[in-house]
Amino acid sequence: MLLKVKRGWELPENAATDESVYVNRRALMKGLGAGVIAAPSLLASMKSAHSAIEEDPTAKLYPVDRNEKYKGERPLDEEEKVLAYNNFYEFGSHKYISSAAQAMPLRPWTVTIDGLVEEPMQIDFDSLIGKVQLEERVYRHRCVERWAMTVPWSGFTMDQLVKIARPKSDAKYIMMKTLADESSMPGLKAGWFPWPYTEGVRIDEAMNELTFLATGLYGKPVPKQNGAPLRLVLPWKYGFKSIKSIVSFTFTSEQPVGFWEELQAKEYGFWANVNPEVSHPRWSQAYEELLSSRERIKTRVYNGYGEYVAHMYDGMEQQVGERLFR
Ligand SMILES: Nc1nc2c(c(=O)[nH]1)N[C@H]1C(S)=C(S)[C@@H](COP(=O)(O)O)O[C@H]1N2
Ligand SMILES: [Mo]
Repeated sequence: MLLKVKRGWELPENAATDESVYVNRRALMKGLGAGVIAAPSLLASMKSAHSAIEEDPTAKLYPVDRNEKYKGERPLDEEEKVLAYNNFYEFGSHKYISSAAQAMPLRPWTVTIDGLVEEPMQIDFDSLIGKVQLEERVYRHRCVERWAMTVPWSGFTMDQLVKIARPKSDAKYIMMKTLADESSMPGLKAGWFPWPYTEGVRIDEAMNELTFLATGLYGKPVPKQNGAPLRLVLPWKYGFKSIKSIVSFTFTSEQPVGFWEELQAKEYGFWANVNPEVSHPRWSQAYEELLSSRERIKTRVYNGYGEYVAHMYDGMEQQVGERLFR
């Protein structure tokens, strides 16, 4: 038992950074690039991902108009790579979970909004999506493990959800949870992880114009492996903050503790703003590698989104020290 606990601490987001995994991904990409059928099961899973998309009742909503204000500044990543290289520990602690994720049931999908709100509610995802304004935005994504991508998300700004929720004045944070479905998520058997996956934002972060709840990707509903049907996107923070397959939003007065923070607070803090100058305890964050081109480029503070978000953290450096950015 002790051994398992120890192993759990070693695995998260860090084993995944090991060169072995990187090498595997390279081998896979090379195979795909050369048109070699390197991973038949993977190709099969991508086909089933597409048939799942066809049955989705929201599929007719896409594509939605792109908001040209938010440009990725980099070439878009290739869709098949974004759909085949994922982080979703509920389906396994490696990157090739797209096939396993197809087992996740998406309907009915009930979203709970509770805690410090005027009226707690449960709302069906298909009716929630009818209450918001959808648009497409191209955002950069930077994983704490140093891989990065640029993708077109469809979805809505999180301030629209906050307005639907009607928070009370003492609500300061929002805690979100991912579905925890034991019958479709083999990762939940790894009992040393603090399931369900949880993440949180401060309310001003939720209201920031960049903060996006994605319902679509590449002009179609979000594939299961990327966090269907509803997934947070915080482009200035490390990827682990962008919680997938959300089932609840709880408004609280206290700062929530996220899944990775609970496992290893020193490595995965609450704020997790991208910062090339603050190393992860076990690796530098100065550079990142683009998923499709494999180009190695310099990481920018706030992942280059400082003009939108830096003001939210004014004065906080003193308060929380360097961990602000971890
Ligand atoms: N529920 C849940 N959400 C999650 C994760 C996870 O394991 N479970 N991984 C996070 C991490 S570390 C990253 S980098 C992104 C990856 O998103 P993608 O697979 O769509 O690229 O999802 C984030 N959201
Ligand atoms: Mo990540």
